[in-house]
Amino acid sequence: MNTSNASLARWIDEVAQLTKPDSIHWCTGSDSENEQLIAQMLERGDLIKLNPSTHPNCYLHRSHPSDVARVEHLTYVCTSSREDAGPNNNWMAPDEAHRKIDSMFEGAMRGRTMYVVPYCMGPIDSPYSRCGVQVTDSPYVVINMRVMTRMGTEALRRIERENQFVKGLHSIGDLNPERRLILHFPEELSIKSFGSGYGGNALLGKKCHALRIASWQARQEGWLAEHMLIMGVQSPEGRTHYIAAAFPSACGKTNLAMLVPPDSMPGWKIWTVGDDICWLHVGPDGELRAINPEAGYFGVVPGTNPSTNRNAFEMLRSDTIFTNVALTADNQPWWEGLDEGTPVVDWQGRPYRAESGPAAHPNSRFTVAARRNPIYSSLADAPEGVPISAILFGGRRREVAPLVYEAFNWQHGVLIGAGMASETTAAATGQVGVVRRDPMAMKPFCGYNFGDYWRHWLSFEQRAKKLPRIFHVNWFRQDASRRYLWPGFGDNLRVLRWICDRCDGRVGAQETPIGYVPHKQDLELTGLNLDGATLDALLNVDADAWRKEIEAIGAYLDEFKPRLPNELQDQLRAIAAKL
Ligand code: SAT
Ligand code: MN
Repeated sequence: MNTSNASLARWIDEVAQLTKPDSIHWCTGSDSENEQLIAQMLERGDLIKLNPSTHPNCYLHRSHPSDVARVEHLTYVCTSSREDAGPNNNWMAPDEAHRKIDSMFEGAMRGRTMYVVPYCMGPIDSPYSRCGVQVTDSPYVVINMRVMTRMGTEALRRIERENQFVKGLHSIGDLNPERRLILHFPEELSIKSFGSGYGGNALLGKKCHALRIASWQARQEGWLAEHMLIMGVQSPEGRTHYIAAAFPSACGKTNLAMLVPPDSMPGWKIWTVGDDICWLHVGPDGELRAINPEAGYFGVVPGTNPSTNRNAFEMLRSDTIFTNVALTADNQPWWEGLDEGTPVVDWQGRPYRAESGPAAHPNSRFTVAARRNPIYSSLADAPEGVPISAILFGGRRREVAPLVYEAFNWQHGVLIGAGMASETTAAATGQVGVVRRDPMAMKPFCGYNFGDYWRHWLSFEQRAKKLPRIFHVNWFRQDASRRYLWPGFGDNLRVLRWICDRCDGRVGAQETPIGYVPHKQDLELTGLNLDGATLDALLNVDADAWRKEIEAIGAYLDEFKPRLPNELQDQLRAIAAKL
């Protein structure tokens, strides 16, 4: 065995007996190991080398066409009590769950190599970081985990020191959707995932560990594991506010975290700490501090171009693993939203025909090291994390939600998060574009009962000396003809500026029944072609629509009784009364 940790050695032994691999490889995370894995995948056709002069060190992987997104209907939280998983999760009894999935794992790695992947979520020397070991038979997963986490020998040493780690067992099986399950055992700090090689289902450090298992651990230990980007917003005077923002999958977290300021706002700078996951702890000074548990980005490709996100566009020109994009005749990656190049091969490897749908899969992804980001924050690896001034909640809402509003206080802010809704996207299988409740953007990721989760959020009023202000934003308002009212992308900095001004106590606001909305004159709109009527529509709080919204939120929250905290109902009643 390649470890001095007895419980890890024993577990690897058990897993090998169950899955019967031909060989076992303990990953060190070294460059040469990575190169060997890539060479072997190229040879088997699991990877395609992209044009080395335009895209040095870039590769394309095509996943099975039935395996292109998270599968929420096959994802379970397996706690001893069903109530602990809550109405927000699929639930299976742990015994039954183990039995079911172990029968799939039986002999599943015959003829394959079993990779043992030790990883650390968060800076390797941070007290807030947590480790895990993923066992997998997919070299694609290994090379992705190497980018997305601190993977290899250093992580193994930390595991041996701490003697605590999350166990993640993964096999791609035969990729048969009928034999696919993603199971979480928070009480055992373990994950078992079978039958998918796709990101959120297979890179177990990400959603499975850093959100579902970590949220459970966080509740027990007094912190929060959230589906949030983390960014620094630096004003021309040099003051930086760190902001954490929760949006559902494929709603622009990566784009906001890597924002390029508009020309009309010279001197403003953005620094990315993280683009997807945020662990929040009360620091020694009583403030909320955030670390990004990840070391890379697994971002949505379509739509990325020099005008939507120049930083991301530049970042993807080298050292990137693309999944499910299309190819040009000279082997460059191609996706919808690029204004140059022509696709000749689609994401499934077929000759591209416009009538057979998009060339790149709508949920095609890039995997790239965070350090490749030109605006990577110098504090992104700081073990103590960054202090958070503001928390943003938001989603895709054609209607109802104004561009931005601020919560009256923490409890109201928790209600705003709990009542979040968004239109579904291609990041999960199922219908796209239907509005569903997605509290704190955690509907697919909270590893326990939302009622308990909101109570935990509320408890931070007692835990912290100083809490961030909470805001709701919506970049996706449309008019009756489905035209977006707000330009989004870089211009979102205009809203962030108002948020920073509020944090500094520099501007007032207009009080509405649902929260504080900006005075029009406090929004920096120079250089934007926004007429008065559009601005009015963006900031409008329509009482009729909101009465319906409040009713719908109330009905949704009722599903979590008896665990629903009274404070949320009180907050909701107060708003209803004002409306
Ligand atoms: O596939 S992931 O879950 O990692 C991406 C997402 O849906 O947020
Ligand atoms: Mn995400």
